[in-house]
Amino acid sequence: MTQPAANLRIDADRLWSSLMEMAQIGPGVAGGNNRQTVTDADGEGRALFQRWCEAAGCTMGLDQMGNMFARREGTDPDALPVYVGSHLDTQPTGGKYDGVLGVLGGLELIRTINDLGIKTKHPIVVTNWTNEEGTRFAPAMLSSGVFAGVHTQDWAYARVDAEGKSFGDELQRIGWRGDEEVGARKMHAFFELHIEQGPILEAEGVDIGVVTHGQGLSWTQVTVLGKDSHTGSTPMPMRKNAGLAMARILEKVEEIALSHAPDAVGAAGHIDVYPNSRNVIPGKAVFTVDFRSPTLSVIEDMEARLRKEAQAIVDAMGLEVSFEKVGGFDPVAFDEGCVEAVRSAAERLGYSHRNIISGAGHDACWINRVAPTAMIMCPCVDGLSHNEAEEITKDWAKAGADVLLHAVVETAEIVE
Ligand code: HGY
Ligand code: MN
Ligand code: MN
Repeated sequence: MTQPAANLRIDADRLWSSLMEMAQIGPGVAGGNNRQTVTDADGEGRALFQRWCEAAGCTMGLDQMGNMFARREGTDPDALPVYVGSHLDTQPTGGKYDGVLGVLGGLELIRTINDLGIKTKHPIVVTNWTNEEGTRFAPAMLSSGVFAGVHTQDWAYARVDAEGKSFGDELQRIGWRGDEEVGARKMHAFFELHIEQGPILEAEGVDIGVVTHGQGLSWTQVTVLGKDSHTGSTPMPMRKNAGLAMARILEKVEEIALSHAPDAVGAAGHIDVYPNSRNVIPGKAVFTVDFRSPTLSVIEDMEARLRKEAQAIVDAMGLEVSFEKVGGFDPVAFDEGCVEAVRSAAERLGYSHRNIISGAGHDACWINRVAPTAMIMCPCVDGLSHNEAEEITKDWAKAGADVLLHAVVETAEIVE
């Protein structure tokens, strides 16, 4: 296939200004974003993205999970499109680039080949996947999971947030539930540009992460039941303190993850105690343990030990515990052909690069089940993400989007 010339580059200022304009929607309180999935802010961000895509000559498709597909025609309308994209939803205290760089990097790719009048055989489709973060409605990568046949649509619609609102109702309410059947679209390939969300690339002074694998993820929701009682008048030996049991279990989570150092990680980011009153011993604690590793057997070992250790802790305290698997996926190996397209693009463009395993989960991890898929990573400052202080440089954004442009255009086959 014809390779794009090395001087084919995106317009970094245009990409950066689009990133900054999108960041104005659903602002956080500390310079980042709070544009959670299927909120009004999510709807606003979608509308802006749609306006930009239509201004770039794309036609917008929308499926029943709210996944957005901005299509630029190829010379062969029957050729399967090359998809590119990520997610516009953010964490409650999210950054401006997590997911957004991948969606707007795809849009910048379209704008660039429009400017240069480049034609490709395969159509190119820029995608915004609904609810990648899985914060408001677990699990993460919900809609790409339905698209890849991992979850049913009914199950996804029935997911509820902390206020008891369902995903399906909220998607309908913001007016972004489309008619297209989810997963009916077939792909020639899928590429996702994403910030690393870890420290490796910046620490090594490397421009591009060629993502060969994604580590697996396990989310176990743990519910500990004790007994609400007065923090003042209840003698210590009589207490059934679910909060204390949770603390002991979380100590074990740390131990279990460290026992598989250096690759495994573990923590609980979602923690609720009830009734959460200053002078009541918590009678209930609900928390989600997030274990990850590139090795499936390690994940399975950590899950099993969590259940065993937690049971022993609550038995010794006379409390009860229950477990629910609320999310997870096995470690993924991305498509070697697509990975090579990323690597050779970085080479051709003169960007330093290294193979890397993704520490975070991404929509690409599910799409990898239904299409040849690869990811491109750029560094982020101090490896920080899922924090409003998340930051990248314009040069890093440019390098990532240049590599995305070359990998996608080459795969979509330039027509002379
Ligand atoms: O959880 C993840 O890894 C992703 O950021 N949703
Ligand atoms: Mn992300
Ligand atoms: Mn994220």
